[in-house]
Amino acid sequence: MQQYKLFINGEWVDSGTGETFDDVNPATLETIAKLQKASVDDVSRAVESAEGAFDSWSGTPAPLRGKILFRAARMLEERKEQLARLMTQEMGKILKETRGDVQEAIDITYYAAGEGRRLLGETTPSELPDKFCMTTRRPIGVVGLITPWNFPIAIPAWKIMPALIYGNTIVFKPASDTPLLSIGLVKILTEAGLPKGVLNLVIGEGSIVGGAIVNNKNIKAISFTGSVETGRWILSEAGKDMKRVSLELGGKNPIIVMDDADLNLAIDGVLWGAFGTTGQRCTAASRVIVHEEILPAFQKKFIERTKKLKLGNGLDETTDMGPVINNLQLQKIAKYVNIGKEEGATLVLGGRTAKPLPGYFFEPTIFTDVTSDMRIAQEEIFGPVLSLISAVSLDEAIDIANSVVYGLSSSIYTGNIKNAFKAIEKLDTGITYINAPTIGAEIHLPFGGTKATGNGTREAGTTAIEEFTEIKTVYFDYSGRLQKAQIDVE
Ligand code: UN1
Repeated sequence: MQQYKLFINGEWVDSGTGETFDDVNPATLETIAKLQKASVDDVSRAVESAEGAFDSWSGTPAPLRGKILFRAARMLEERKEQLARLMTQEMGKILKETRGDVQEAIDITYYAAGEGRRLLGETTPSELPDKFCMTTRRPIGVVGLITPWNFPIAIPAWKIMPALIYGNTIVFKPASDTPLLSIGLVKILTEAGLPKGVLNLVIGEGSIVGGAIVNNKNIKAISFTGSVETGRWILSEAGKDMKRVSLELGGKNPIIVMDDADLNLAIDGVLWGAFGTTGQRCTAASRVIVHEEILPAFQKKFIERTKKLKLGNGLDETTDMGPVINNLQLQKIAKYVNIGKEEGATLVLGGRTAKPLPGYFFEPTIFTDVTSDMRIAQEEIFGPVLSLISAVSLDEAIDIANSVVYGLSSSIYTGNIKNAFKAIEKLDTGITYINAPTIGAEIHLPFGGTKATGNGTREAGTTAIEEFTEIKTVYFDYSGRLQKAQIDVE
């Protein structure tokens, strides 16, 4: 059995305690690797190493940092298939999707590499003569990155690549369910020429390793994707040290299907949005709000299509839906199905675990007669469970869509431009799709949400610079005399 280590100060090392844990394939329940479990001391060593590397890395011209990222992007491309297959074995989603996950990492790596020759500041006139005003961007310092298992390489890359191009050094903790892709990514960056200490990898329990990262005073910023509960804890802890925090938390993403929608297009979209990645995306569609006029037709066709989905091993190209990540998630999904039944919703499809293989499979599940106050319509389930909700008008559909604590992604299917623009204006989410499902964000646009989905930040694309830089405002007075702003101005 292959054993993997932590990566600190440019070396693969055992953890301080020597403890290990198993990495299990959720489809077959085979153990695929053993990993070292980091301790609080390992995190301290990783932070010291990142601090040691900071001066040199932040002093390296950004275009040269970009060169390393360009090399890494090309290596990711070369290893795309191999990484995708490993990802399917480690987290279960089907090959088509794991290839997409690696592609998302490739895209952000190229994008961030190019940013090395932008990194734009602003210039603006001064109110005084012979004085020049501008802003420049500086790195924050050592940043702590904590990532989830559902996008095992895309989300780490969304955080690592911008953090690197802007000159920060990193302590990175991936989810314990999917460490192998993070190891693959760290290896690529190292081979591409990333100097030692710039990127440190600590793998282990969230409460211990994640906690030690959040509480380390020398870490200046935290970027976290995961649960609301953990996000709230991070925000309050990090607040004590004035750390910058960016959070990408849950979603309860709605798709509105209007009576003027292309029904077949909507059905394709809802199927992909709800059951792609076995429903385990922050952006997954878990509520479909259908105009009452077309609800019967939608429901009938949608159930027929869902019945055809094939569960199995994601490595088999004919599989539509893989397992869920672990037993805990499986139990959580089953619990929510019971809650839905007790609340009076009608279970029209699925609702049970399945055994195409020994792993953690759950049938694609559809509830109807769901009202928006039910827990299954309010709480994030993170599995293949979809609630169908009826609405009499667009206004009512929007009210239902906005009635949850989350605000990540939303979507509307309509043939009417007025409806589309009203939805863009009124849906209280960070992302809105028109005639496309709630999933499928592209890396060069801001990603994130409103309300309990985060703390107002957006990652990736044009907004990553806000996550990983400090602004320096510069006033350059070349008049050779004392000029007083606000006072020497007539
Ligand atoms: C997530 O679910 O945490 O838009 C990220 C999407 C993907 C990213 C999802 N590109 O669904």
